[in-house]
Amino acid sequence: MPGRQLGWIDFYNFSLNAPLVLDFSSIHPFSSEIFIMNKFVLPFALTALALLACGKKEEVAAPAASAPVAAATSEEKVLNIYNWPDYIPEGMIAAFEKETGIKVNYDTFETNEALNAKLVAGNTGYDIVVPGTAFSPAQVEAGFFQPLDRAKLKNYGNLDEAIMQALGKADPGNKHLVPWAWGFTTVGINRTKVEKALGKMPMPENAWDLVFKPEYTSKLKSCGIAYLDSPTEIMPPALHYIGKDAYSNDPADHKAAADMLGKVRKDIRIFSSTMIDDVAGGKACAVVGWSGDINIAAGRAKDNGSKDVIEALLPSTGGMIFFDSMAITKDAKHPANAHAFIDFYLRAESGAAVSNEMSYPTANKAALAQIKPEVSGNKTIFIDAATAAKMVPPGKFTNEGREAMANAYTAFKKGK
Ligand code: N2P
Repeated sequence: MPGRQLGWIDFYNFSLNAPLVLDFSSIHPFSSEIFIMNKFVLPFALTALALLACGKKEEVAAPAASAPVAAATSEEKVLNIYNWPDYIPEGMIAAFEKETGIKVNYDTFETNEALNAKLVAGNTGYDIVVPGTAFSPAQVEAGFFQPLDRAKLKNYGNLDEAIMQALGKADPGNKHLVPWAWGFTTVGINRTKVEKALGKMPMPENAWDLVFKPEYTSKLKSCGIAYLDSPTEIMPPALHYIGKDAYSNDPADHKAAADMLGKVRKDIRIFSSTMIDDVAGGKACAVVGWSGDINIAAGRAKDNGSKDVIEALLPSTGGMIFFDSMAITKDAKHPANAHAFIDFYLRAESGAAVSNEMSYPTANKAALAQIKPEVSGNKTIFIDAATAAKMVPPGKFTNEGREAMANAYTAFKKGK
């Protein structure tokens, strides 16, 4: 939908001169936080409003210092969490268990589709789930989540107000969703291997060519191409690549995207949503993956003594922004414990740990001052203003659109 894309850019341009930006500078003139606020997060956050911006402004409390987790209730001391793999700092669950005496059962899912199937079936057994924006608006609307009790979330004010306003489009009034982290789906490469495989052929202007254009994939198949394994991860960038709305619900558009994908199908070696080790270990040299996971792979390769350069690229036509949020299921057995965990997660140090250790930007504004300079300065984690302007904002699918898209994806994957 051209209107949305235009809105994103217009809003961004507007935000560059917005008094709000200047206000932040004058409030925190000497803080390192302002560097991040002005240069990376704030422009992005304001930009994000454009997409999701048709909703009305919601009040979010001013940031407060981190508060201790509220005293638990008579609820049994158990909490069941369902989250993405490789998405939580080491030791965070243990620290929460130690402080509260609540035993956490932590399971993982690999795709939004898998989580959604569980939510649709009901009785998930999970108290907290972490859906992404491709599904969360529809899940909120379907009544899968219970409203948050803000009185139990003393650290709620640590959240970035601009991001919360943007998320308000997915979750009117911010009643159900609390941001876990955000990032973007993009092209990741092992530059060392890719340059070797391409030989004399120069790197393309648009990084998406590396994974969607036969001239490139036919060469890169020798060092391994991997795609995330999900319709809602692959079809939006494919739609965007062929010039359609990334969040189109039109089956004809899905068919066109699947036709394009069909031309490179034979060159794709791996379909996986847990590709960090494949990238770090040299099994895949060009991927459609998540920004943070590609950065984690880069760090892991280094730790393993590899000299290969692994990078998350910033395609000239933009990556696909996503927000993942915590929500408490409607039939959660441990809602008080769930609130206690969410409040623990909302502490500034928790948000900082997610960015520092998992390479995903946090929506926790109070955390920004604790983020390591090499993380805040990495433009593939905290994207800069120019990149933010190019990114494809999250969109909504209808159920019918999602189904048509899933069919197109399955046909492509089967090679039909
Ligand atoms: C998994 C990160 C999930 C990001 N490591 C996409 N929702």
